[in-house]
Amino acid sequence: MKPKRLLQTWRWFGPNDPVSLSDIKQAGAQGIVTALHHVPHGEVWTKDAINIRKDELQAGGFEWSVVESLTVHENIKTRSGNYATLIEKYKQSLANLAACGIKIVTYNFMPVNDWTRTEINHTLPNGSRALYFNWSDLALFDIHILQRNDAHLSYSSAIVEKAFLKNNSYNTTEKENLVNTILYGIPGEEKRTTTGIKNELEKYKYIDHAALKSNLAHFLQQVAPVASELGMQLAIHPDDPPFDILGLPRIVCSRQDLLDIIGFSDVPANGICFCTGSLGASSKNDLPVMIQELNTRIHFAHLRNVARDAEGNFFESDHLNGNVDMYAVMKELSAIQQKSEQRIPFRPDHGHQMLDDLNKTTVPGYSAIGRLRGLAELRGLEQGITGGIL
Ligand code: DNO
Repeated sequence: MKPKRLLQTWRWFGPNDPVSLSDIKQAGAQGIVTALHHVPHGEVWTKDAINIRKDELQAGGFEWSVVESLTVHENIKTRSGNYATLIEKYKQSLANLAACGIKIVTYNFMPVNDWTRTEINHTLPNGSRALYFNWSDLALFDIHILQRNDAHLSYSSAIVEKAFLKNNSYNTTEKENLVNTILYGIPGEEKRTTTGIKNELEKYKYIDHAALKSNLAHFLQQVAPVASELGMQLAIHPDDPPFDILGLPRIVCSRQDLLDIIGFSDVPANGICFCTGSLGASSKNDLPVMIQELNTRIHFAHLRNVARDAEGNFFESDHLNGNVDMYAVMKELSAIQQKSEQRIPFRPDHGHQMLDDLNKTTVPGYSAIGRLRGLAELRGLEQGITGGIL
């Protein structure tokens, strides 16, 4: 029997993405991951707006395989203000997506900031560029720029000392770059500012891990049964990186977190976006074992690698080379795929800025050639594991 294969997808940020749908065709991707980035967080995604995007994709020869992300509004995460109305709107967006035939929806529950890095142009020995996360740079921002109360208590004394020295040695441009990188966010979505972040942090003053988890449980108990009824699959993205940052609780970081989450609403729709780069940034996570345990609750995968150092800093390494054993990850994912009727989508998550892309303006992590390389390697890895003709 012919082995079943994962669905090879590619993230596209919409018509303004410097990487076109025809580029993506040439890279060999089979489906698209995208979102309506122009719709403000919390607003309903109408069928009209969804269909416009769907048509754009169809014109390029693609289906809309996965939504990434249908963002969860901060008021839902903090369970404050109009959160109940926002949850109803979320359900409405799900229903509209399902009516348009789009069934897999990624989201995250990271408080205030989505993915966080301290450098987007980290030059590797071969001249390509990668995204990088460094604790003392984050501490510099937190303690000296944001000046969050008691921020120094969140770091070891060695990191506090390094941050102090860097604060004295970095020039204004270097500091501005650091702020812009930490607050980068998602292309086409609302830009954050240092003052904005300070106000947002205030809202989490009394929200600890347990409270945030209970807010997520409440959200899922409302939304997951609806998604199930609609025949949809939700996929929560892990916290990136999987640690508390800026004094905020982060609750999607570990094996136990993910098992707790799928238990919050025991319906098949309540699942995971298994992001190997996010989870792999913590040395405590044994990824292949986690994949076995989460099994068919893995609805989507982001395949990316990281290289960590002793201090916990990491850069995004080649897809097949780093702290994540990508062979073991692919083997486990492929085993789940053999049992599933539906193809499980994955995408090469991020890629190095390399070759011609070094001279282009690209979205950090989302230039074409690095991802093309990643996709090619991952597809070859999968074929090596399953055998058979593609
Ligand atoms: C970064 C991405 C994340 C991800 C969201 C999902 O490159 O992996 O921004 O899309 O967190 O909700």
